[in-house]
Amino acid sequence: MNTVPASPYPYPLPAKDSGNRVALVIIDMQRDFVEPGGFGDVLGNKVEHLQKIVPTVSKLLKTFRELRLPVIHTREGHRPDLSDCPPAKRRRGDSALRIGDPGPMGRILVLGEPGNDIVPELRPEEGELVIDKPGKGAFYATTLEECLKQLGITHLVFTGVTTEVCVQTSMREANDRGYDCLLVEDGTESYFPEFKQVTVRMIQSQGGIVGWVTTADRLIASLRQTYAGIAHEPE
Ligand code: C5J
Repeated sequence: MNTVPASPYPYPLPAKDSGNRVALVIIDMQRDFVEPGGFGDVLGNKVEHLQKIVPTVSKLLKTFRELRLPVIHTREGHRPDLSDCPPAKRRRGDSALRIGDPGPMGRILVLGEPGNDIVPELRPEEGELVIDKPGKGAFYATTLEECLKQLGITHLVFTGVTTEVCVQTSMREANDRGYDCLLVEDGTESYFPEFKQVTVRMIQSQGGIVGWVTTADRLIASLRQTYAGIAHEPE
């Protein structure tokens, strides 16, 4: 069995010919969260923390593409009429800017607005799944589970932002649905470094209660070893 060196113990990769597949999940690497002048920045968060993972996530994305392994991007956002935004979510906090209000990069967290887009360095390519999600978790009110089943995906590698909010929520949702989940520690970030640290510990505690944790380089080496030469048909 091919594995990725990980904590709390090696993460098993599906064998080439098993019919099971591993996919990269990139959570919410959107301009509004990551770029200076975006919603996150306006709220007083330090976006530099999030920006520093862009090269690592880009390296992982390149590897998955080269090996023709599936890639899933998510975006947190709401319909322009906000019919999928619970009033409680919109009311939350004491910020001057709320979901749906005009912000520095268009209406805050509204689908189709410039700020809702994924940062240019990680822009999805044709054939890659893009899941628009109204919640923090990628499974809530989306077609993600159906899509994963159709594609034979059983193993999910998580990256993106923020570690303790949308990444962790999505990973927990996936874990409860029976997916083997791996978090890439240097491919995820938080505005609050201590929250990331604790989340990474929490995920792998109790024998991997939510999943496994590894680094991008370890994962890339194992993927190359396991899948180099593999020829999945493009979706
Ligand atoms: C937040 C996210 N933090 N993508 N969204 O509201 O984690």
